[in-house]
Amino acid sequence: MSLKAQDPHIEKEPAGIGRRRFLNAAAALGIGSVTLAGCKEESKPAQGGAAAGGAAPAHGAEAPHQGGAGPVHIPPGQLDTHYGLWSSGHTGDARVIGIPSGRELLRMPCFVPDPLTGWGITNESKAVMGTKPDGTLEYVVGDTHHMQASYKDGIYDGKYCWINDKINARIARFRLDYFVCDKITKLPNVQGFHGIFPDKRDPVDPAINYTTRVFCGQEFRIPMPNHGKDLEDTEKYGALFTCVDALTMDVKWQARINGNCDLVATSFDGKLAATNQYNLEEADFYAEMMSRERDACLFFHVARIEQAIKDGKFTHIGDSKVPVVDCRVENNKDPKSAMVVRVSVPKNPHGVNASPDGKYFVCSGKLSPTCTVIDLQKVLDWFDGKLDDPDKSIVAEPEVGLGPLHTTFDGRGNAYTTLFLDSQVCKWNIEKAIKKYAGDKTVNPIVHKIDVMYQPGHINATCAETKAADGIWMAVGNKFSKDRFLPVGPLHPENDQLLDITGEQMILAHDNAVRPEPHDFVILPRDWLHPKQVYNLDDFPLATKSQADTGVTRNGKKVTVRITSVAPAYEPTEFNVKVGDEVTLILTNLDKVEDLTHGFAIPEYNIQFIVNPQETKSVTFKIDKPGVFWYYCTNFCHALHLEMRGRMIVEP
Ligand code: RUQ
Ligand code: CUA
Ligand code: CA
Repeated sequence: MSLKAQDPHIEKEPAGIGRRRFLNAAAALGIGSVTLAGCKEESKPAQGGAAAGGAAPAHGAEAPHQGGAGPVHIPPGQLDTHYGLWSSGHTGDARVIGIPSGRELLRMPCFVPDPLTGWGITNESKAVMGTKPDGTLEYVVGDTHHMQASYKDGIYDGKYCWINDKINARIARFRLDYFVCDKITKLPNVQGFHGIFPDKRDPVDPAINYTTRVFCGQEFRIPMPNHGKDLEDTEKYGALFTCVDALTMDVKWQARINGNCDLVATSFDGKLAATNQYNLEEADFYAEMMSRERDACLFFHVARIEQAIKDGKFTHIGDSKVPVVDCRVENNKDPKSAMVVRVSVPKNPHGVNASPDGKYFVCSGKLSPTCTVIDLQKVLDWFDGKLDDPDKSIVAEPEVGLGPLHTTFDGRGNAYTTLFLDSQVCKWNIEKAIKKYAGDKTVNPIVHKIDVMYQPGHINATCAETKAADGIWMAVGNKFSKDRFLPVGPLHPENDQLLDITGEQMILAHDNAVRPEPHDFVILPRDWLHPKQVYNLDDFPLATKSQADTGVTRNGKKVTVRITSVAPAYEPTEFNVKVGDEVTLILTNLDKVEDLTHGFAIPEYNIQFIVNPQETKSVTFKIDKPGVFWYYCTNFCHALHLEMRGRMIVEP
């Protein structure tokens, strides 16, 4: 569809225009604030003139939040109590959100370029992202889904978080001291890389009580290997469950499975990892993917898989050097040696989540109105030969409502499941659900349901999948916002809502619009992170430590230009190069003061990036246009920021 050029001043008469005219007329008559909303404004008025004199809010009658979690509004001078680490979906990066305010504090680029920070432009970021032999980026798109943070002793240790790229099967790691991506790893032989989850301790070595692995699920089945020869041979299609070393970010091993993976969970004892499977049919088309009544949650016995690799029981796929173990169920029937076991769950389940008491995994039903609660000790009992049927590890299947997608927890025995089709969150009690499943018909596990706006997907409560789950705030990511915000054209923002879950009933506290389309997130108390706000010059091998060391060095056509920044000037303020040169420009910000970031841009050369205090970045580019090019500071740093510039003089 192409849009016809249109004079925006000429208004057509679409439905509703009559009402707008009426409202305008009403406002002109000075009765606007009552008539506009159709009722008296009931929300507590702000004291300033802006709110008192402005238009009434569209949802003027919304009840004020009064739960025990505290106020949502963070007045100037106060800080949010929690960090939210958010995945940005097909924007391809990650975000840091202040909770409870919902304010976006930072975008953390990883898979796609970002002109603010120079991600994808500087040599350092390109080395993390990966380049083709000609130096251009290997990928310029990304689709981030799942965000998880590193653990120690069952709670977040504030060191790292990870995020996946569904499109190109990459996993990125962020350092949480500087909030920057430091590694990206490509998973071999994987398409539709979806869920991730770090382990919470080692399955064998009790001294390793922190994250050393990240497990990764493959959603789309592809030929193994995918080299163009077995395009139609379904026997050759498969999916892999991948283990990445959390510290080196190398791929440790992969497990070939039946069906597919979707989301991933890990147990608190490190022994089990699991993925929900919606395509046991191994079908290519959705109608067929729904043909079975039950699919599965597939459990991996991590120690046995790693023992098999030590014993040399693995193969390779295509050119990949990664060891691949056979975790197809038909080859893992004997409980004593099996590396996997399948627990059957109803029709096309979605999220799998670990309860903070360490006892259960909960699969959300999606096409079944239920959640399935799986007792992890019983799964281990099956592996030990003490339980004859793995499905006996199912201890509850509460009916929660239509379209269950993801589940979170409050640390007080309750679970909260998003209902995509009902546009609700259902709070339910795990032990009551277990009692009911065991035959006690008198208990009702459903505690409360609340409307959210609209079609929720992801959900997470503060510290929910840690041993310190505290049940204070719960964020819900709504895929549709419809009428919640000012219209901004056909693309609606999405709606992150914050709920207070300190009481028996959930209370909807806050809406905030988000640019599409956020996915998964985790929320942790602010004192669990220890951000550094100034870099250390010594961490940068290329740093120019003094202004005296700046200037141009020439080696044939290869030219190195060393520049420093100290507000409000670069040193040097000009340099000469020639057409045909290959310039590597290294910029060190010698300013030590917190918040004193400088930018650096060169017209016509596609160069733009920032340097934070005591940071060094470099760019390499070919000189192909003669003339004078003013490089200048892009980040407002000083009263003389506009004067902060210099000349790149290019001789023909
Ligand atoms: S998974 S709703 Cu549910 Cu990637 Cu996002
Ligand atoms: Cu330096 Cu603006
Ligand atoms: Ca299915």
